Amino acid sequence: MSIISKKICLIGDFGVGKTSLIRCFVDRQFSDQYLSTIGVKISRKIVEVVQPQNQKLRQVRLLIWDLEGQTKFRSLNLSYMKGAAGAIIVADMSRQDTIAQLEEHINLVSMANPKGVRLITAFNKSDLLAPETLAAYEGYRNYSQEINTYITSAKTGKNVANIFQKLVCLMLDNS
Ligand code: G3D
Ligand code: MG
Repeated sequence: MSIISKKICLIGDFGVGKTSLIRCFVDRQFSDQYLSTIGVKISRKIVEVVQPQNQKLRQVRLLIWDLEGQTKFRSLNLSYMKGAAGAIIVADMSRQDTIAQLEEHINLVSMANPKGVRLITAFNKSDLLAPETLAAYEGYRNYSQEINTYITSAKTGKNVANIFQKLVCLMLDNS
């Protein structure tokens, strides 16, 4: 079975949990990480999914890009996102301003990949909300008509594997 590689990016405001989500997903399996001088860390993980079109098992090598720290440079952000087949756009559920920023991140990654990029939004840190508050947040599952949205927690692991799995399925459907 041939393995295909796909670049994906984690995108979102500083502190929303991008690095934590990657750690939670990757650390359970062998991963080798590479930190470049501009502060991009690339983690690798092989994911197995059932291909939606023909129900066949498919292996995908994910190259998961994570930008260290915070950058205000739009050009650096654009070059970081270029060539991504998919992206997970992350917000912190306990910080409304990070949710308001989602659209800008979506526009930027779409601009960097004019031929198309598959997207997932993650409302992270759900463990910080009381159950009744979380229930009131359910509407965010329908954040967008076009984009699959998940409520996640890098702390408890809630939906962490699911966002990566779903993104892989979306990317395969595209190719
Ligand atoms: P970033 O990579 O998006 O900048 P980080 O964010 O992954 O570095 O996370 C920022 C802080 O939020 C970290 O705390 C991290 O532990 C915490 N965090 C990330 N995800 C979650 C989550 O789902 N739930 C909770 N409760 N905390 C989370 P510190 O204290 O190390 O700065
Ligand atoms: Mg980080």
